[in-house]
Amino acid sequence: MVQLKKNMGSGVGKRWGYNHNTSQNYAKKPTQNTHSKNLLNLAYFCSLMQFELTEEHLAVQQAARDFAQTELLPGVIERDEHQKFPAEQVKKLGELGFMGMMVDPKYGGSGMDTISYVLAMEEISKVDASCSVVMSVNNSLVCWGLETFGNEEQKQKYLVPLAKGEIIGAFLLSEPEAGSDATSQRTTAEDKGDHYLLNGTKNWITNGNSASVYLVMAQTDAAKGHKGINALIVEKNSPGVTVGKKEDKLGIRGSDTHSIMFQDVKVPKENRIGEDGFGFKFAMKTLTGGRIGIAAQALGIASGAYELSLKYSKERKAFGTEIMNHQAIAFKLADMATEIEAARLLCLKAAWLKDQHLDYGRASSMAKLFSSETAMKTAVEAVQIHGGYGYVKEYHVERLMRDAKITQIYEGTSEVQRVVISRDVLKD
Ligand code: COS
Repeated sequence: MVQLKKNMGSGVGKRWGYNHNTSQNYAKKPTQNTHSKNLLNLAYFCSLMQFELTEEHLAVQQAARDFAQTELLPGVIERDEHQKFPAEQVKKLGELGFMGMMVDPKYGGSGMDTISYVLAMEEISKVDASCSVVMSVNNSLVCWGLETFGNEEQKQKYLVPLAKGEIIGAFLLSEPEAGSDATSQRTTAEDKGDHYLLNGTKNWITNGNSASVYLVMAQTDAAKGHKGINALIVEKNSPGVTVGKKEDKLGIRGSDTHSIMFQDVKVPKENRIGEDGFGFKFAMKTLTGGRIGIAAQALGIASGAYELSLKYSKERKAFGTEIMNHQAIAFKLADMATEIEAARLLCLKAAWLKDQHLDYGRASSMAKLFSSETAMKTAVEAVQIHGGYGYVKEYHVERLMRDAKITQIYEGTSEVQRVVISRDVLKD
């Protein structure tokens, strides 16, 4: 198994993608907010548009594909059935560098770009979305949040082991009464001078029990509304932290989803991320990147379901011929392939914008919205193509269909993505 490292390959490889590494060779990088620079921006983007992946990207994609086939596929059905957390597999992902893919190597990460992350997420999710959500939360919510907004001490203490995959993290925003309406935080972080006193309950927390480090959003000053929310690093083994029951879920059953209760938990002031009151912006900015990860997860579920359907259609015979020869099936495959390609382009565009340090809010929501809708639609059609076999566990597509549903819900429902997109397009 190949271990990830920066510059795994060089030059441009086969297939499509964006060769962002060569961007400096073409045109001056655009400035975002100057209207009069539009032509320059256009020239810049035209010069960059290349539908090829670099050799480095291809190597990452292949490494993730190999891992998924050799380490995840065996046992995936059993883990789903028994709701078994993929602990061994996550440990190996960490050793290979997949748990802190975009983190600077000086903090224990692999130093890769977001495009590599999307490619890896797609491959892992084709086979095991329960495992890929662990990877996604650790990479794009926890590690990215800490690397971007944490201070040096926080990075040394928490980011390094998280990026190396020695420990895993969780992101605690949702509450029993604050899911989409994320500003309505009821969890409180009372300012006690040198520490905060944390009280409240968080719900539906991915990695809830397996994480050692929690990033917790809590209200310090209710009078200030969302500007009174803080983001705190909380160690799971702190006195007063209780892990609630594991949720019995429709899909991603191998992942570890819990409610977490805090009762008079003392959190040192030095564990606050950013300035006082930065917590809500921290959560929003972090989720904006996280949504690219979930979009890529949805893309993987869709492409996994499609690949299985294509294979099955070439093998299964009905009415004297392989079912792929029936237009009813062939047209389904055509629609699946088209929508998956569109989802992939949206995911890569969002990743590319992020790598270029351009505004990627609209793109990340579009990628998440379209990819998750595509995942659901594709997985339902995959079950239909498989007929009776699709309805039993052995053929994998029923699991992919159950797994697909959550991608329309977590890290912002499809409705929330439409809120974000519509607010942005209305500014045009
Ligand atoms: N980046 C930076 N800042 C952001 C932001 C973003 N992506 N989105 C919002 N903000 C800021 C706003 O600029 C505003 O700050 P100011 O008052 O200083 O201008 C503040 O956050 C509040 O934003 P807004 O008024 O838009 O909040 P709303 O209550 O209208 O909520 C939505 C906006 C619905 C988009 C937000 O609450 C959301 O994303 N909800 C879903 C949360 C989610 O994904 N939950 C799943 C949890 S993880 S499984």
